[in-house]
Amino acid sequence: MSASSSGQGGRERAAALVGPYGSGKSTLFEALLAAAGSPVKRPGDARNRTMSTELRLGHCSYLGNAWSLLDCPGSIEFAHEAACALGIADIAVVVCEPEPARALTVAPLLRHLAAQHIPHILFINKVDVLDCPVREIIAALQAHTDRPLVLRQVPIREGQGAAGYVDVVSERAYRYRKGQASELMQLPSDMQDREKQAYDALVEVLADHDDALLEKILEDVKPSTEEVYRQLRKDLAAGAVTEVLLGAGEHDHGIRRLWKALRHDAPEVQQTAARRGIDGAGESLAQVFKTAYAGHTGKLSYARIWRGGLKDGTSLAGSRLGGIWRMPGAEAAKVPEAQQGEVVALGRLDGVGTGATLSTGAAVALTSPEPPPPVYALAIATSDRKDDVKLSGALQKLVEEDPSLRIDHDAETGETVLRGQGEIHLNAVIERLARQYNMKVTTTRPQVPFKETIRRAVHQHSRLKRQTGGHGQFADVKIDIAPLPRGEGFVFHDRIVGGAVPRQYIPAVGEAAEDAIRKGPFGFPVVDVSVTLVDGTFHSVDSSDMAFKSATRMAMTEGLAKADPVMLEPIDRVTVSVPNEFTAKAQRLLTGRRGQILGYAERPDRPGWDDVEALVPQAELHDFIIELRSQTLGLGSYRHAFDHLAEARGRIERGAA
Ligand SMILES: Nc1nc2c(ncn2[C@@H]2O[C@H](COP(=O)(O)OP(=O)(O)OP(=O)(O)O)[C@@H](O)[C@H]2O)c(=O)[nH]1
Ligand SMILES: [Mg+2]
Repeated sequence: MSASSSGQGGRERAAALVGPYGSGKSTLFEALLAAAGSPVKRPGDARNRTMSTELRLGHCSYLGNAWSLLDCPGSIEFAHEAACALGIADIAVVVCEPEPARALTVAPLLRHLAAQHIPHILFINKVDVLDCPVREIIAALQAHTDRPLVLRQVPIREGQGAAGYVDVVSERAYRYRKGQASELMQLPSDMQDREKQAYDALVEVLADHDDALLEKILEDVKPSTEEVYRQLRKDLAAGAVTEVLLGAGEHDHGIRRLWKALRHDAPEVQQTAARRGIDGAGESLAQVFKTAYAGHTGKLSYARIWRGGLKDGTSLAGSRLGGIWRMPGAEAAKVPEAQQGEVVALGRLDGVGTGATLSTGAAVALTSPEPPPPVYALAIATSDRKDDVKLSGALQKLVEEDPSLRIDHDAETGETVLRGQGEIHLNAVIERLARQYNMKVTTTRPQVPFKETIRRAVHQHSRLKRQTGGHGQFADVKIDIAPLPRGEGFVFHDRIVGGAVPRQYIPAVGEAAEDAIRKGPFGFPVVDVSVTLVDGTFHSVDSSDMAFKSATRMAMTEGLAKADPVMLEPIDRVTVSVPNEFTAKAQRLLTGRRGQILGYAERPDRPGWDDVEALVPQAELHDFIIELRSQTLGLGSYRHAFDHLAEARGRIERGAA
């Protein structure tokens, strides 16, 4: 048995609190820290709680073991932040709602944890309002994971919710007490059967992975509690079972029980490092999982130390370490050095991004989660042009902090476009701009890059003749403007024979024609046209490049207007991913947005999920993710890529508005 699980000492371990939004992670984080004697501020009133938009870090010690706790945001819009934190955690606590109907919202997380081999415990929270048998919740959750779920506690019901619990392995009953450890009580006689059932179920699962245990069951010999605990720990680390605990963070119920499970079952940093493919021996090694710019400290790189230790001032990845901070309470404190296992904030590591590995020796490449593609965009602008440089500096830092955010400068529309994971995500970014950088920006729906084309060939004759003062200006052009097949762009030909337009002026005609298609009769770029200079006349003194350009511009403006112009709108190929119970709904949403459904199929990598493919006008996609999520318990997502331009026969007004 390792040092920490037998009691004192051991390296610091890291536990990440994850789960769907609003399941009570932040409340639980505060309750865990308070029970460990390192309280952070808790909102006086539960209703004052706001959605977490950022990872929160806390350090504490429980019964002699050092811990880092990571309170991850639950919203899908901040999922990348949570994924990065999970990448450095020894164990995850999946905080769930006590409702079978919400089990589906935990499914993507369970899949991620299994795929990444991250040991985890499920914590069914809010048992103060539990109003169905726990086995129904377990059954609903079990549908989303291959690992057997084993219940460690059976609730003792009194009126609404749970008043206490029976610990399944020790077979002891406890009564919850607010803000205190639960109190031992007599096992209620009507609970004995239920307890035995849970015990048998647990041992049966464990026996699947241990022959000695299996033999005992077959011979009807009761294994010792020590034996059961040992097997549980082993199976959890191996990913063979997932234990399920109960509690209510808001009322400090089940907090110490959870602490004990963490203390007993969470792997040591050495084991986690090995799981991540890191050699046990070698130079100091750390991995960055979050980057933040804080006012007075400058850039901070939050990192877990996988191997060795770090001293302030050490040279890492070519930069000198400019400070090590820890979070012993609500405030950050500077420390001279940090040890293996610890989660620290490292100062001033220029050029080091989230996911980077830092080593005092040879660099080691470790995997880090890929940021999800953006699904929502807003165009932003400063109210004062002279703030533009400041804005781009601030945005650069925000993107460095948050790889799931992107900034695009659209050359065609001239807009600065923020792209991210949803409305709440981008609003959080804009709020940060105001709070941290004192930058007020206005936001608008990004313009759709509409185009135009023509449907009819025309011949156009234009003549420029001007007599002003000295010598005048003269040019005469005859051009053919004709539609080209979609995607051909712009071509210019010249068919001048016999020097009707001298050679030297012809490039000017081509340039002016190309210039003119930047803005067609409807004000958008014109695509898929050919312009042919067929004839013209010139004047030996008054003709010039300038004159031929002016004449061509006139010819193009008049010609394009007569050539049956039409607007073209960009159509994207969209792939929507949803649990298959929402497939029909997703299809309706797409057709409601002028989408043309191409088909759907089950995702090979996600049993129970479908991909629906469709062609959808870009103009309809702006707030698509908001509606999709609201109709799919927040689970639906989509990818999109430009596919083609299509004629927009008067139906785009809604989108173009
Ligand atoms: N009844 C009950 N409500 C709780 C409990 N714990 C948290 N809540 C409530 O659940 C809501 C969300 O709590 P948070 O702790 O902010 O949840 P969270 O999981 O951190 O939310 P996000 O970080 O935004 O995903 C709040 O209204 C809490 O008061 C609990 O034990 N029992
Ligand atoms: Mg939270």
